[in-house]
Parts: sequence; structure tokens; C-alpha cells
Amino acid sequence: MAENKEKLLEMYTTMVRIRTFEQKAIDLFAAGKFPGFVHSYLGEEAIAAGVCSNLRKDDYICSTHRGHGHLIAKGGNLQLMMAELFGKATGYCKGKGGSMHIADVDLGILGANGIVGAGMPIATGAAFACKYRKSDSVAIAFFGDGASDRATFHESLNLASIWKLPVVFICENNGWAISNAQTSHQNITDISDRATAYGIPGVSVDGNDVVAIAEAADAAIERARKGDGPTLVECKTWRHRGHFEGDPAIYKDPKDQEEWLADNKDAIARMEKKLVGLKYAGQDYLDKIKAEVREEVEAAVQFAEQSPDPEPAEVLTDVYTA
Ligand SMILES: Cc1ncc(C[n+]2csc(CCOP(=O)(O)OP(=O)(O)O)c2C)c(N)n1
Repeated sequence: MAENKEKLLEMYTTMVRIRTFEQKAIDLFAAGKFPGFVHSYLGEEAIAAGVCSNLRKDDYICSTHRGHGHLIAKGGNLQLMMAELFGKATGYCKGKGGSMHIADVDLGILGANGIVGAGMPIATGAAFACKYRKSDSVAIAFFGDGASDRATFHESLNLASIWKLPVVFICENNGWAISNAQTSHQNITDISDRATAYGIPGVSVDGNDVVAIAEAADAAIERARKGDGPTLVECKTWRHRGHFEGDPAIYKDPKDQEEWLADNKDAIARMEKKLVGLKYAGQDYLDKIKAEVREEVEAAVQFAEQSPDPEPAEVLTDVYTA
């Protein structure tokens, strides 16, 4: 994969798109421009970018409360996303879902989810549907280290294993579940070890190395497509921000924080170095990509700001389905 210039540049651009969108959302939220919550994906961009680089439009993903990156990497529309954060009528959920409930079924995005661990059974169900319909689509479940303690994790892995479902479980181990360090809620180092209990492969990869993630995900996705069943892939990373915007994250050791944000650990800085080293791009070309993405994000903000609020009369439409 290291030789595939197009793919490396595509993954780099996706990471930059996620970071730029997230940074903008953080600034706008701090300025009081929109209500609700923001759980920032800053620092974890390589996971969504690496995994989704192997997916087709007819594959499915289930996301989390920290979901903007997954949506962007699967092709989500930045304008509709930003409008949703603003609670506008033009947003993905007509302004009723906000940051944690964006879905785009046409793109196989089965939803972000405010319920920790809820995406895993949904992805497992989607994978069951793929198998039942004899399609070779696959489903991805993104979730955190905290979510891997939930029953939904264990039940999903067990069922997916026994029925050989085409689902890949991507654990984004950012070291924290709110303010609880992984060491305080799990007596294991590698969450991928839990795969053994369900008789499926489990691997741990550097969650800030987009190429390593893409390679591990590629193998897992191909295995799923061939009908050989699920895989658990743990990506070890670090969230740059607090659990949510407004959380000062005083539980983090400043030394760890500094180390993880440094260029030799940060996924985007590392990828820039790699692209320049391989002579796939000069710094000016990478700067051009960043400038184009900034414009894209600015256009999304403008779209959101200029969009109308939902009509009060519509408050109960699209909320329930019979
Ligand atoms: C079922 C459920 N329990 C508790 C919560 C409250 N809660 C929100 S995020 C979170 C921690 C999640 O940690 P992790 O799965 O590691 O994801 P991360 O936030 O690190 O991405 C908790 C406990 C919730 N939203 N849903």
C-alpha cells in the first residue's frame, strides 16, 4: 500500500478534511454559534480515514457520539453536517438530531449514536442483512475502549462469530472513557485479546498510522467479504481534546498530552512527512490541499448560517415511525 500514491493522498486529504471540520466546529461551538454537544475527533482522524478508504458506497458504517470523522470519511456532505450541528432545517436530520445523530442511509451511514456501544448490534444486524440478501457488502462498527466493556460488544462479537457475519469491529482505543483511563476500567492492555473469547481474529495497530490501519482494515474487510466472518481491530490512539467541548480534561497528564500531540506521534504530521519523503507531494502541494479543504469547510459554515430554522409546526414530524 505504501506504493499507492493516490490512496495515500486520498487518506491524507480525508484526515485534513476531518481535522479542519472539527477545529471549525470547536471554534463555532465555543463562540456559542450552535447548541448541543461536540465530542471532538481531533487526534483520531487516521482511524476513520484508514478504515473507510477500503469501503464501497454500498458498505455500511455505524458510528458513535464522536462521529463526525466517520461520516466525513464515508463521504458525508459537509454542508448538511454543519447545518445539522446548527440545528437548521437543511441539516441531515432537519435540525432535530444534532452532532450525535447524523445518518445518511444512501451512503451506508447508519447513524452516529449517543448511546455508548449501540452501534455494534446495529452493524451486526446490517451484516446479517448483507449475508441474508447474498450481497458482498460489509458493515463496520466503530466504538471506543469504554464501549468494549458493554454487553453489546460481547453479544455482537459472539453472534457475528457464530453466524460468520461480514462485520468488522473497529475499536478506537483513545485511552479514555470520559475521565476513566483504560487502566482503571480494564485489566488488559490489548482490547484485541478479547477476540480470542469469540474465536475470531483480533489485531492491535498504531491508531495514528493511517497506512497500518488501512492495511489491517483491508485484510479484515476482505475476510468479511469472502464470507469468513468478523475481525476485531483495535487502533491505539489519543483524543486531543476533553471528552466533550467544555471538559478541561484535568485528568490527563500534561506530559502525555504533549507527547501525543507532537509531530512524531500526530497522524497528519506523520503522513505529511511520509508523503514528502516518498516524493509523492511537496509541502506546497499539501498546503494547497489544506487551503482547498478550508474553503470547503467555510462554504459549509456559510450554508449552515444562511439556512432557515425548522418550522415550529414540524417539531413532531420525522420523530416517530410506525
Ligand atoms: C449506554 C450509555 N452509558 C453511558 C453513557 C455516558 N457516556 C457517554 S460517552 C461515555 C464514554 C465512552 O467512552 P468510549 O467508549 O471509550 O468512547 P470515547 O468517548 O473515548 O470515544 C459514556 C460513559 C452513554 N452515553 N450511554
